[in-house]
Amino acid sequence: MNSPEDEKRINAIRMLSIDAVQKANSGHPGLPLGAAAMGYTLWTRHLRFNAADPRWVNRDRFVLSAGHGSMLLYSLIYLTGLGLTLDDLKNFRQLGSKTPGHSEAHVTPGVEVTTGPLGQGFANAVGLAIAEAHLGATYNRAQKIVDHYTYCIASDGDLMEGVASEAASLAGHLKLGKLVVLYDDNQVSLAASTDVTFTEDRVGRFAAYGWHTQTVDRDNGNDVMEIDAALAAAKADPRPSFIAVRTTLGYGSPRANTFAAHGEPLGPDNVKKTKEFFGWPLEPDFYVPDDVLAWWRDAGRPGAALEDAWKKDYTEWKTAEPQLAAQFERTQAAALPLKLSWPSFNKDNGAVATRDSAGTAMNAIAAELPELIGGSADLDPSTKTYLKGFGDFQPGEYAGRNIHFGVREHAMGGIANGLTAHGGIMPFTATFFNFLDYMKPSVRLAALNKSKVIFVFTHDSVFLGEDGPTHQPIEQLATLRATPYMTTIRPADAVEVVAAWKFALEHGGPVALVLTRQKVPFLGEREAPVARGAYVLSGDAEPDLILIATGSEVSLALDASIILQAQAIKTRVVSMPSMECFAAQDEAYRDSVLPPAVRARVSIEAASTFGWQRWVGDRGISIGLDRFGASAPAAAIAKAFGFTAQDVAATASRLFASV
Ligand SMILES: Cc1ncc(C[n+]2csc(CCOP(=O)(O)OP(=O)(O)O)c2C)c(N)n1
Repeated sequence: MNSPEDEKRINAIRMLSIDAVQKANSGHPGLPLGAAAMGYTLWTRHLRFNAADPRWVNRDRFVLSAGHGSMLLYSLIYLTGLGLTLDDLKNFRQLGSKTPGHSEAHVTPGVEVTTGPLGQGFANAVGLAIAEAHLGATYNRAQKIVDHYTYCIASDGDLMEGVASEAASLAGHLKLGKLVVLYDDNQVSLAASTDVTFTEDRVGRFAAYGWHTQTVDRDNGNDVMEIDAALAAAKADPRPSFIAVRTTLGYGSPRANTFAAHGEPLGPDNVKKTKEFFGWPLEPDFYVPDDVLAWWRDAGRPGAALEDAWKKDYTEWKTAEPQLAAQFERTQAAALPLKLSWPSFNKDNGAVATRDSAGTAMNAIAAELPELIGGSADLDPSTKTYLKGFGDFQPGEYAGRNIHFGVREHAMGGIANGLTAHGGIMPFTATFFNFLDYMKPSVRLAALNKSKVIFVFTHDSVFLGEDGPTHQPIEQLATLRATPYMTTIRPADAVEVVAAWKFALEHGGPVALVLTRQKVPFLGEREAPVARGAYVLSGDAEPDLILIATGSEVSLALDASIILQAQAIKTRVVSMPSMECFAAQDEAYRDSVLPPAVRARVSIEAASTFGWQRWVGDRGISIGLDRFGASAPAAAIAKAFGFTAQDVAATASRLFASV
């Protein structure tokens, strides 16, 4: 039985949540009503944070994976004084408010990661826990500078999504003992009871992943003592912990335990009945008794003493380890080192696949950039992204910088978002470009949140050859280019690769590096202004025809231009490694690269032509692939699909003659 004081404090969460949903006339009251007691117990008895300094480096991290229950989180942030006001709650779901429908980290103080697409938050939490383990192993000495827990509340929907299974499997293998997941086991989802969808033994599933598991089921998951004891046991166990809390969706409302409680306002009548059930005053809305609010604000305060004690340790540590501390402070501030030893390439290197030159580039700077950690989805011999000499991130070897994500692209994306959200880490991921589709939801959230993640994608076109159309990307470039805030770079040779990596390090958001499997020629020593998106690579100062190409097709364009010049067509070749960067340039620069009055423009890219019309204009032509590829050697594919210099030149000169 909870004390009357506990009950009032829990009810403050519930009442704020249902009032906000009702005022917005939209939202999800069911989860906050059912999960308020676990939110209360976790935030007031376990979570270490300082309300006066929400960004304290060594705070515990909290993830509400079920982002639709955002009012639970907003109520907790308001009550503890972490950063929201009552007016913010009253503006729930309104334009420009700090309280969007699903929690967005870049909008709301106190929100660690952006959640809403189910399962993502779970993977983010695994990423946060990996970050903690890695930074702890790297920086802790006599003093523990990074030493905190990561907590997550996950719902049925979260656990139904495959991404959570992938992440949970990896977390179990990695023995991430400071990760604690509270499962809001209410057995009701959006459209039905889980009887019709989700009947496996969830606790058994997590036990099989190697997690420590517990079940909490007294009083509809509302028993503070029981939750408290489970959290204490979870923290004491060296494995990641899963606590199934048997709750009631919409607890205390007339819609309790029905899917109607999940995602629509209760309605004024039901709000009234719910307040009566909890013995809460019916008026005014958003009411929290002064003594209850004062208690909550104090609950958010012990963190100040925790942070003070940490600062004392930090000062001692900094004195003992000045170099390490300088590195820690630089990486926490997301500043780059003053010097990075980029490799240089010249014609003696011959033809090099861009996956290889990229692997060389990232390895060349790895020692100077300790914050760069990541890995591939079981593909690093192919993606060339292994950081040689920097160890594997494995149980008990958390200082390793190579994370073996296994064949789990989706979790890899979600984990990378968690790694970057932690701070102090610049994560990279790697897989075949075609498998972007397996991680797209996480890539999209990186973009939405402007999270700094470097996504390496290799095997970037049909020219990967014999593996065939199941592996050959077609629409992936268009997909990434259509994603706001995403920067996609497809470099043409080793020089552009180095410039692309530089851009990725300096850029404040996610970058996709799209790289070849096959060798590409060296296109000459030069300054390649990749950050400008496109530039004149060769050809006439006053051209009549412009060939615009990306990646492996740039050398093809150069070859075709020689044929065209021989036909007395004044031809320019433009390399366009990044459409997004080029679109961001001023008009004068864009016009200098692509003079508007030029007679004809042709784009060449072995991928969907979608999106190219902007650059070739109404009179232009796009040579691309608006079909799936084929299983064959690369040379045969080039011939069959018209990607030879002769074919390109013929198409271009036909166009030239017709305009
Ligand atoms: C990837 C994804 N698919 C679908 C949805 C839409 N959706 C939101 S909540 C939900 C299921 C709700 O069930 P549960 O996770 O148990 O949450 P509860 O009903 O307990 O609030 C669905 C399907 C979503 N947010 N994300």
